Amino acid sequence: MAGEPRSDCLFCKIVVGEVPATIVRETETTVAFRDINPQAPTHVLVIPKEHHADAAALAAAAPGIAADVLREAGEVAAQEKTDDAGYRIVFNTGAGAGQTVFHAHAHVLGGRGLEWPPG
Ligand code: DGP
Repeated sequence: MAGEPRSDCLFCKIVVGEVPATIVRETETTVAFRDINPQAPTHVLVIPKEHHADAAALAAAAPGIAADVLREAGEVAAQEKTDDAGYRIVFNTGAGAGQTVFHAHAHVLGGRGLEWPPG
């Protein structure tokens, strides 16, 4: 069912503490933790605690939680002091766009110059 934890999902395991992560923020509905393979000085993932496969599925099933994820992405940027210089929020959606973990997550990237268009 939409939102239910999945026993085969890495990020569901991070939510319950079964897989360790460096958590930088947590709310009732979200967790933010450092990416294991950082692509910028700040590279934090913000995820909903509920399981949804990607950002579009999350927004369709639980729009309030999708808003929580976005708000938390901004809070991460402020906490990391990258909000003044600018930062990027990325939702890779689908394998062709580089999504490798099919539990919705926002990448918050900052602390260096970010080119446009992304690769
Ligand atoms: P994506 O490729 O958009 O699905 O992003 C998945 C990200 O998850 C990728 O940047 C690496 C990160 N990641 C994968 N496994 C782990 C893990 O075990 N711990 C943490 N902290 N991050 C992980």
